[in-house]
Amino acid sequence: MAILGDKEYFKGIETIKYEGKESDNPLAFKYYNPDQVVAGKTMREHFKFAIAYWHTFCGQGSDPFGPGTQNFAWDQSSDPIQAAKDKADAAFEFISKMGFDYFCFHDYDLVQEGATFAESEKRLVAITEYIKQKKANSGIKLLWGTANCFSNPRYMNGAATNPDFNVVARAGGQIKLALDATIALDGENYVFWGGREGYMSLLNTDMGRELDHIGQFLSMARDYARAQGFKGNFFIEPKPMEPMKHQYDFDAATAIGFLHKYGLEKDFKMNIEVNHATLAQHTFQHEMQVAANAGMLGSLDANRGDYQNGWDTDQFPNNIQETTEAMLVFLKAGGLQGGGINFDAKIRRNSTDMEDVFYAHIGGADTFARALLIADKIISSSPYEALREKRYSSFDTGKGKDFEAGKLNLKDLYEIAQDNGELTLQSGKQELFENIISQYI
Ligand code: XLS
Ligand code: NI
Ligand code: NI
Repeated sequence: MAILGDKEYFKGIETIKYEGKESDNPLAFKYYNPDQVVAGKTMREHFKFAIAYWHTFCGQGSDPFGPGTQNFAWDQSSDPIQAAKDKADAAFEFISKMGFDYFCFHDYDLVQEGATFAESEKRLVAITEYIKQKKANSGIKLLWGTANCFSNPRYMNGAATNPDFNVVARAGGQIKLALDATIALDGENYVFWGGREGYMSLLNTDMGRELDHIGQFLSMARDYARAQGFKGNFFIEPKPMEPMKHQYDFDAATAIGFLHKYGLEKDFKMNIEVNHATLAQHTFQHEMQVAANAGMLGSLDANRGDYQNGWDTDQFPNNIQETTEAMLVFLKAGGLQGGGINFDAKIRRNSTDMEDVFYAHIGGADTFARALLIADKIISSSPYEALREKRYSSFDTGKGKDFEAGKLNLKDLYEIAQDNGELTLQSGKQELFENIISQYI
């Protein structure tokens, strides 16, 4: 195969195919059929599935109690550029074997950060050139790029919100290079996840000043990218906490308010991550709906949390109920604006066989595909939509319609209330709605 380097990393595994739900082949899709049309688009177009470079090709499974358990065949060279090229070969082999079209990266997922800023720049430029070739040969595309401004100790007090201007400037320099790499690779979007943008203690933090700084900073990043001809979307990826006690992009509602305050609402949308939603005490579908209401449902980071754990466990999606409810929001919103579905998920530390990462992505894609099929049926052939509309039917005619049109004032409401007398209760019918979802699953 032309897209492979001289080594084959995932030996014995062929391109994953759709075989349907009767198939017993663990290395086949049961529901994700890329060319199947659902609600007017192919599954491939709906989802734009992407591989997260960091979890799949960098993360070796370490946790706070022990080192990594994965021994990556592409991570053997002591020359950082060679190691980065080997990793890119493995990544492109994997993505093409999965039959996916996209990947996402942080700058220093692509290549190890150098000892100096200048050395890091040199490395990034070199690996970008190499990946450009791999992209051209394979047709695989970049869904989004981003910068890791949270791992290096220099960012321990934040990047764009750091109280030290020189750290802010360093983050700016790094993000310029990450934008350059994203643009060079025809990235369709660019993500900001504010991992250390927040605080550990409000006692030593001037929150208002830090927020002004990051507002300023994001405007500068946008202006720079636009001046370089970048036409894609910028996404904010909300997360309430972890690593910081409190993060400024707490949830979609908070991030959307922030974007409006700093005049960024035309260029930025949301990248909603399942496990971040649950950490904010919301459901995934709630966060998607908040973004959709603002016209900002840009992209999704697919994973799932653990209901018994309070951190970002980043497990692969397998929750049909949750994903079906999310796909209802997705279809009603007309899909994603510019983004796709990035598997920001990792296999467990004790999943150490080469094929485990294939099972993980197959399961994730099948979960979304199956949920999409169910949600489409619920919308097109169950009483779900009609029932929901009926709850609001008093706004479709008469005074209710006048209210929506802004034709009434508070005194009008007072008079209507007087005329109406006591009201009859209108059931919310939650159990019936829940039963419809279960029936179609
Ligand atoms: C961490 C985030 C991160 C972003 C990209 O929790 O999910 O992986 O997606 O920086
Ligand atoms: Ni994420
Ligand atoms: Ni996350």
